Amino acid sequence: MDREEVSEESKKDFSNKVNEQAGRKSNVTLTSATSMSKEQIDSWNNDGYILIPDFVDEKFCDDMNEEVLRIINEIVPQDSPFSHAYAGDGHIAIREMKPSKNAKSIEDEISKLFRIHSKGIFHDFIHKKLLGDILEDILGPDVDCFLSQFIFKNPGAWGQPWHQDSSYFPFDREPQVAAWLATSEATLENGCLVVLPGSHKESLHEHLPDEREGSNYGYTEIKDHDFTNEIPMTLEKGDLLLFHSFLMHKSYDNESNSRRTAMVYHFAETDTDFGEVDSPTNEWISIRGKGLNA
Ligand SMILES: O=C(O)CCC(=O)C(=O)O
Repeated sequence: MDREEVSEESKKDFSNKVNEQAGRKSNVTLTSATSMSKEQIDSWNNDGYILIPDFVDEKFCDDMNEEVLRIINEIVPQDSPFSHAYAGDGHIAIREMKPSKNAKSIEDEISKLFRIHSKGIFHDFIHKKLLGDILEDILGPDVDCFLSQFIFKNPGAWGQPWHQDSSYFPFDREPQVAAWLATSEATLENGCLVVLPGSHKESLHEHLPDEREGSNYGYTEIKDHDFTNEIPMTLEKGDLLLFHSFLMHKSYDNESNSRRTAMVYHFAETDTDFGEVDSPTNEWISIRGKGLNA
């Protein structure tokens, strides 16, 4: 099996691309909402995120996790030559650059599964009424889901460094909203998400290549900021975190013996212009408003 490192050159090329967005600002403040409580509006405006405990039950999470494993085993051929990415049935699976030595099956080596929100249980989730109502409050009446990724975070997997999601989205408007569903519990030990409250009010910062040797392709890092006030988001299975695409966040390494899993979606206003070439991991699906009849 051939496991080449991603070259320094290609890491720099990637961060240069990301930094074409540097300096952009997103300063929209919610003044009213029909489906969000006063507490949720304040949390969104002041901190840049909303936590909804028990958004789905354990069974829903188990079903999602099982379906992801089924897809991985379908699209990643056993005994095939090593590859960093696999595509099949509209999905894209990405392998860990440095998987654990204890990996026994292909899913122990996978980092992320992209483009799954058009089907089955992943599609059911984006049509949940409460989710759509809150997204309408934040983004307006016309809302699309454009990106989905199931994150494995297997034992030993590294966390993602400090970043702002909008640095990856070269769009003509902002914000976008991330929905991070814990499909396992997320703890300090197994690699929970960590946020910097209020950082969504800042412009996009410079993102430098992740310098750890063997870090996953596409990881970039904000270095010009003080993160002393970080808050780890330890979540129970089924909890949902919604956050602003300018919010600085990272995740811890998984130092436990079990997999930490999360299903992550990104939402934007319908008719958002993505520039000349859209990312191959994106797929724009209307969940509310005029796009549904388009
Ligand atoms: O879930 C993680 O470990 C990191 C996720 C993250 O930072 C992201 O999706 O932007």
